[in-house]
Amino acid sequence: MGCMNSTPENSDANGKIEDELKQLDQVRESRYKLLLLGAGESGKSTMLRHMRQIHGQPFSQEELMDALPHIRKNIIESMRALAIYSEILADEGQDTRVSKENEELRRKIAKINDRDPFGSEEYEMFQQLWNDKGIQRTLEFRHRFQIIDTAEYLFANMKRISEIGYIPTFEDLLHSRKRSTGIHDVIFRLKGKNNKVTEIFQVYDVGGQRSERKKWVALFDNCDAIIFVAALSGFNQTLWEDNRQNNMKEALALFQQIINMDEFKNSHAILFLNKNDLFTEKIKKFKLSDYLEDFKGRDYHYEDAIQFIQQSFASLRNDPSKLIYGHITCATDPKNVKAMFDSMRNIVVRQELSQAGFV
Ligand SMILES: Nc1nc2c(ncn2[C@@H]2O[C@H](COP(=O)(O)OP(=O)(O)O)[C@@H](O)[C@H]2O)c(=O)[nH]1
Ligand SMILES: [Mg+2]
Repeated sequence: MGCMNSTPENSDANGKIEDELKQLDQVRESRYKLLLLGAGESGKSTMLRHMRQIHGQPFSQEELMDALPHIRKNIIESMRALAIYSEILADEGQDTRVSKENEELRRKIAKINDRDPFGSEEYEMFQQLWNDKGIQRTLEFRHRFQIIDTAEYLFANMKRISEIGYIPTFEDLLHSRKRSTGIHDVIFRLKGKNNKVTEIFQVYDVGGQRSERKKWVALFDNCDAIIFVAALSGFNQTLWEDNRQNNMKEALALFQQIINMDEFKNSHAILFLNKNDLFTEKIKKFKLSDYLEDFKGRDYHYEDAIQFIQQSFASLRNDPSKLIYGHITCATDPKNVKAMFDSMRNIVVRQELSQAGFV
């Protein structure tokens, strides 16, 4: 600056350029890399989609349309699982058999292909079976087989979803399930007071199933934070890819590997214990001690269970001085996602300030 022969206009322009450069410099300083990690079905992709919808670029109609085949497939898979397990459980002596009038329909749906269309005819059949008490009782045993956690939402909306010209809403997208493969990232450009970008967050989402985990290593360098997501409601479920392994035990074992990695020595560790909505209902009906043998607290007791689960995760770090920021979350609840995003931002930015000697 200070160019002697500059006219007022171009001195203004210089000022502007300098401002922009300064801003760019700041942005460069405030770029953060965050990794979402955790077992399959814990809610990583749902969290990231929801954060994107609220704080980033909302989903376009085209992107919502991409979810359509998955949403319909989710409904078919769920109803088929209920049709199959209603009989298996009934043969074990449970009160899950469908009425005589619905038996033929049940058999038909038990054999349906998940690539079949889902239109008005299928909707009528599914609705009739869904109304059967035996099917509703089968759903109470959902921890015994694989069925999407949001099946009730999808069944409640299946008429609309079956219609010609149906366009998925963002809410539908949130309640759908598409197994993630590979690595996806979302960039958040966060603005400060004067509407200028002050921070850039790049958040990576990965596939959580065992076969996907070898791809994670490529992302491990220079992470500002790792966000580990575990499903609280998984305590009485088994894995999609291995029905002998308890879902929460898998999450604990995976967390132990991740939290003690040299690559993450200087990264912040955030633990999102997710699906609290499902957990709150589940813990009233199932004994935690039946699944996590070391639990000595009161069964059917929410606080005792949460405290035990949090401690189980925290006790896995080799370095007890490593801070783990824990949150109880529900990735389908917008208020909760806002709070999650804010706390994530605080944790990561505070770290940056403390390194620069500000706090
Ligand atoms: N009820 C409920 N469902 C959730 C929650 N988080 C995710 N889901 C559902 O759980 C399923 C798996 O979530 P997803 O984000 O694909 O898991 P990922 O494999 O970790 O990416 C989807 O059907 C989501 O709609 C939650 O907090 N509550
Ligand atoms: Mg995913």
